Amino acid sequence: TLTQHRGRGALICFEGLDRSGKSTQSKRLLEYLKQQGDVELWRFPDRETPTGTLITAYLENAESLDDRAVHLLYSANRWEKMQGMVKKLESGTTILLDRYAYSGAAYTAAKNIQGASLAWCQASDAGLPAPDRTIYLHMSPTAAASRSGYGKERYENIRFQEQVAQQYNALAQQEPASWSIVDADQDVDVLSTEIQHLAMTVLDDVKQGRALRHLR
Ligand code: NYM
Ligand code: MG
Repeated sequence: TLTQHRGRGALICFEGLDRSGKSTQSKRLLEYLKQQGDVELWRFPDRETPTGTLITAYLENAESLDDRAVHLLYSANRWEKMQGMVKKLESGTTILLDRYAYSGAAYTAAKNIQGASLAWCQASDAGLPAPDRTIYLHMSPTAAASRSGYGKERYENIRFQEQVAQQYNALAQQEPASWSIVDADQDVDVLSTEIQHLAMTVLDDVKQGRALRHLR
């Protein structure tokens, strides 16, 4: 039978250092994709949930937590949204992610904690929906720092961001086919256009029947 079936939505993730422009670019892509169909922008950490409240207190230095404990909180913060995410995707809505599991792995691995290798850091997110594409906003830590400066949150310093960049690099090399590395230190409109083109190729792949995968 020829039943009209609306395919699943695409899962597109933005990653990059603090101040690399993820929020700006993900919002711009959201507006652009609204012309094509149903699309939502989700951001991690989701600061509204119970784990999100704890994470915010930690980031603002109001709370000190063990590094592994906070790592698992970030991961739990994603897991608590997982069923809703899968349902949305299955119903045909595209989801844009402003940070996701790759931030979790990169930021904790950047701490160089004995015993918390990159593989250890990735383990707690295994099984979550895998992005169809991860758009990495590449920018040097010095260039990012010179953009209207960092806030007062934990991690927002050049030294640490250099370590984060190294970990992102290792993650990109694990999945070269699903990572697109774009130059985030260029004109914001030019970059938006580049990202729009990229996103359209992803939406096409998904329309052709590309299956939703899971993080390993
Ligand atoms: N961060 C974010 C982590 O350390 N682990 C994670 O799993 C995620 C999703 O939170 N400096 C860090 C990176 C950021 C901080 O995010 C807050 P944002 O996008 O700057 O509000
Ligand atoms: Mg930040």
